[in-house]
Amino acid sequence: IATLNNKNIIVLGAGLTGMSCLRFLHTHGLTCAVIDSRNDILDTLEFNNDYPQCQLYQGDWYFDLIKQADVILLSPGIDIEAQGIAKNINKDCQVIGDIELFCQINTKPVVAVTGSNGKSTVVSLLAHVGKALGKNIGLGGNIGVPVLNQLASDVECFVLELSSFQLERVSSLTAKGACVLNVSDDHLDRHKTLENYAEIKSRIYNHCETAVFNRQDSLTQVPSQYYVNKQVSFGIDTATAKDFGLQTVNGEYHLMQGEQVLIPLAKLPLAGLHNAVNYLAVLALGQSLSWSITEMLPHLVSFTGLAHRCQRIETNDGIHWINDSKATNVGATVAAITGLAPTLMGKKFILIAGGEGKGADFSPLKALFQQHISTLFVLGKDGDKIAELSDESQRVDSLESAVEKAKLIASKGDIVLLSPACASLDMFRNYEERGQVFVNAIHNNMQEAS
Ligand code: UMA
Ligand code: ADP
Repeated sequence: IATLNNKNIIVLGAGLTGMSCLRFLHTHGLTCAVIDSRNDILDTLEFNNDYPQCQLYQGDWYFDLIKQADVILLSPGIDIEAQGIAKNINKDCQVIGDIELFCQINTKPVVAVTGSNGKSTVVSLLAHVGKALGKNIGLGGNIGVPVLNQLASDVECFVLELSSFQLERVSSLTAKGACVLNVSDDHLDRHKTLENYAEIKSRIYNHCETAVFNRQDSLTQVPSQYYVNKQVSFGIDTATAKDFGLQTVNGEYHLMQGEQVLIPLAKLPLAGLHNAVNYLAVLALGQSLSWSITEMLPHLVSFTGLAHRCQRIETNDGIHWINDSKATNVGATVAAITGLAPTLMGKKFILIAGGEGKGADFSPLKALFQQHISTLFVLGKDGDKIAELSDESQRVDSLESAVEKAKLIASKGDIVLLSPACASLDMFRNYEERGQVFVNAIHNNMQEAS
């Protein structure tokens, strides 16, 4: 690999990405130094044993070493400006991410998906459909499996979930199908403005064969300076020509391609109009790989969704407890409230929200709170900012306490939704832990009551 041969390589970050880069380099007989600013991320003895040619530095950024690097393999979670790294990088040094390295090596077709919300759902569903069609699919990226770990496997095509942090360091992507699902406030603590964040996401389209965009979200459009072969749009409105849409036929919503009726929405297991958007994007992306629409349709039905995304918790109290812990930004919570509100039928809608707000503007929630939310429990670092938007808010200091209080006021048919509109890191290890704490609290509460 020309980029790496005879170069002084530094891997920044010893998390999932850093370790995948290290293993990749090791397999190709290349050496590197790995730096992580946190203490004791890795066991030094074990590292030296497994990678005797490489060096591990922990607990600091070791700027003197960074200054000497020819190539930096950067983990997406590291903000090189905020960490003071940028000004210590040699001007001839290449700073790339694992995705860029993957793109430089990979020869198989790639479909790439980004967006503020729905990425994991769309890539998982697309991979599910592909597998059901008998294809060997390599699913990776921000979904939690570093792409370099997937390279060795015998895949026919890659389905990649890409974050803005990853796209910031990509220039060699040439996707068969590329999609920005939607753009709403997220990660503005790092990207500063929505325009900048949208611009970074749009880089996914550059040199792609088919750009798949959301015609109802102008921030997902393809910048005119990018070379793109073909464009296909989706949206939950009437579609023309070969675009994908949603339309009422015989009193029922149906997925459509142009004037062709595809499948009734009611037949599909993922609820809410935001998931209709996801289904349409999947069909457009599958088509960019030349998969047949009619062959894909039956496999949409057999995908039951991912945990922590508007997931119902089984209980015997008749209350609809819903875990949407993956709602780590305002857009996801807007989608959850909007999607669930039509099912209320005059019942109470209790929301639990709050956490690390990442500098987001919470105001899009205000009207929805007023219209739909009967009680709002807030917690975490930015809980108070959310509480200000509702007259019905109460501060709690733990999820357990929120569940206990919600249980006292909820009755059969009511909804209690955890959809934080915030990241979890101020109180939990990750969104999965937050969702699990919520589910455990519900079950513990159930046991105490019986
Ligand atoms: N580190 C420091 N100092 C810092 C920040 C990080 O030393 O200031 C070190 C940490 O100690 C850690 C390493 O860097 O050892 C972590 O690197 P990382 O945060 O880039 O995380 P990885 O484990 O490499 O996981 C990353 C993605 N994480 C982020 O972008 C924050 C994972 O997405 C992704 O699944 C994985 O690569 C594989 O591609 C997670 C995520 O939260 C799910 N993504 C964000 C999101 O979805 O909103 C963008
Ligand atoms: P991502 O990988 O982009 O974070 P997920 O599929 O994990 O997306 O879903 C994250 C959150 O966004 C969940 O709360 C989910 O209910 C919500 N969501 C899923 N699809 C959409 C969509 N198309 N628009 C808005 N919100 C969505």
